[in-house]
Amino acid sequence: MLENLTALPADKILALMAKYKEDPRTDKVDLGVGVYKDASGNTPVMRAVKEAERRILADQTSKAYTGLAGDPAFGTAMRELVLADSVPAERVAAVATPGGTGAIRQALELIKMAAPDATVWLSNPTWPNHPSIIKYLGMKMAEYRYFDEETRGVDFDGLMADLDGIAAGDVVLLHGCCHNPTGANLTLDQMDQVIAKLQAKGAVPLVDIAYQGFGDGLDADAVATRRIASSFDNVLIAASCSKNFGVYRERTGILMAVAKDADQKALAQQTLAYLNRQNYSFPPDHGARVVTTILTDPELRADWEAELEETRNGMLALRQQLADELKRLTNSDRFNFLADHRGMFSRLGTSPEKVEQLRAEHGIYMVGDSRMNIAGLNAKTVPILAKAIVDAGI
Ligand code: PLP
Ligand code: TYF
Repeated sequence: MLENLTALPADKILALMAKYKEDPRTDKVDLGVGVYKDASGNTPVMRAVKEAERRILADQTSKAYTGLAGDPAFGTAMRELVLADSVPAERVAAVATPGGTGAIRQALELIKMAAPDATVWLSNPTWPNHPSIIKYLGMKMAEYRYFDEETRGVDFDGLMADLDGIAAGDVVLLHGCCHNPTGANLTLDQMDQVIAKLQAKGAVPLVDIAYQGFGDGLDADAVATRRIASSFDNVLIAASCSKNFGVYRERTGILMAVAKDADQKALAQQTLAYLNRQNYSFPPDHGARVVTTILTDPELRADWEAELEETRNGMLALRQQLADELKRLTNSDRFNFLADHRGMFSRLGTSPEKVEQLRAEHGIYMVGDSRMNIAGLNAKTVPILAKAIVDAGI
């Protein structure tokens, strides 16, 4: 049987991670995989997470199964964190999932059940697992322009023109904030125009929000998602806790389905539970319980928010430092986009050859599409990167 298997394409980001590990150079710089790192290159367990885990260890009296949708308290806490009061709870079905990836997978399976002929529209570029899972599920897929190679901002005219091609019932995947891989984001005014376009076309939004709190702040980063949620009868929202709680390996995420009314919510809730059962029965609980403990305890929540703010501001400072350093070296404003981008990533906007040159000559690892993880920098490596960029003639 196994002889029938054929080699599959590797995940480029994870392959780069392996290549970095093998590199013996001591001054190498890892701007690859999207994992937050502090100035010493560590990915810390957040203080509030440690404390929540301590409490769970001390107080948990059972590890019996939760429910197919996970612990309902997690659903409530996450709905409030992501959606606030933008839609009434009576309209929101929710299931815990293994990470944001699990939420995306379940969202796509739900779409496949409810609208098998729908085309799922993705930004070009987007997170590589989006097209990969869609292809795997045998669903129809289309792209809308997103990135302006010249300005390194959003190609809004291209985006709006491409969205003219949407058919009624199609699904449009939007990044809730902190676009991966570009770092370029729609303004709220532009998002309003996208919402109006999707409404006019009768499309259904699928929001992927994996970096809430990494851009402009916890609430600011959720504003677009909340606007979308309150503007349609049906919206799917896949949220990840991996980054903002730093619980990557615990596999913690949620899929929310905004329904037209309470009856439709009940149907969606039942279907989401069914999908969890087909794939893995009960979703993982530990990370979800940690997140719920933090979000529902005022003291832990305040500490988590404070640490997340430090993280966010640290990345903003690195962005500014890199933009300033490049301004100084090039005597131009052409790298200002680095300070305008938000989240963990920025697409530098250069060729795979230049990316390879940076790796070979300077030990600087970024993804082949020139995506840099800003958190992989620190105050000392910023000038090294800036000089390497200029030396490479980027
Ligand atoms: N969506 C985007 C855009 C991401 O960058 C990530 C990154 O990890 C995810 C979803 C899902 O993450 P996870 O499955 O680790 O929660
Ligand atoms: O884009 C990233 O780097 C993160 C982490 O298959 C990641 O989202 C990368 C690849 C992958 C899963 C997660």
